[in-house]
Amino acid sequence: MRMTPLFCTALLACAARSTAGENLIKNGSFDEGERAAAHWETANGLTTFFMTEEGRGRIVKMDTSVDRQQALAWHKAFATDPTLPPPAKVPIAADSYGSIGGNEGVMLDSELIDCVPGQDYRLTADFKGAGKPFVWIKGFLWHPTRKTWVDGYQTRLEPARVSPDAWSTFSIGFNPTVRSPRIQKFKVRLYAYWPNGLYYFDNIRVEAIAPDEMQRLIRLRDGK
Ligand SMILES: [Ca+2]
Repeated sequence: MRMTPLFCTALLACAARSTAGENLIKNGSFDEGERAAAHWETANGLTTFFMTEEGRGRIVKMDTSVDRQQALAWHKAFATDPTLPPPAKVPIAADSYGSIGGNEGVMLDSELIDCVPGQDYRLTADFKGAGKPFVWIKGFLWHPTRKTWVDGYQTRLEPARVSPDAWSTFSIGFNPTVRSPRIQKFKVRLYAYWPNGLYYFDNIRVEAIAPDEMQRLIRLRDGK
């Protein structure tokens, strides 16, 4: 078919509507930043890692098969001095409930971004791993007397099924201010827990979406 200029313009307009909008999460690909992914919490080298994979650049890896006491102690030490070299993993049984995965789980957070009142959003993530992860949206409101951000909203992307070695892409729609109108900021929290094993994340996106796309995502989430 010979494409007329008018047809091309119409095609582009449709493509623009159905493809991704601006990613509101800074550096959702993790590729920016020299030694660590800019605009994300720093990986600690024991339970959270930045690594590269061919064709994807930098990705996040989580290991939940770390002894719980070791993981908690390292979390505290790393928070105090992030230049400390990560410890070698203390061996544990593969199915041990004494792991960090069997208890608190492992997490890595994005920066906070502004929440627009009434706005529908789409969260998208690429994932592969030992089990189902949660990709949380955590919403915050300003506490005027405590002068700090406090939790006020959460929802999560929870893939129906995952593969340990093949990447899949998952999305949900969300709107923090529908039930929590005072929410002013939110962030993404990558989270892995059980079973003990390796979990991988890439291409975290949050986009503003139109109400019809929100309705489509709600139907998908409800399995309709
Ligand atoms: Ca990447």
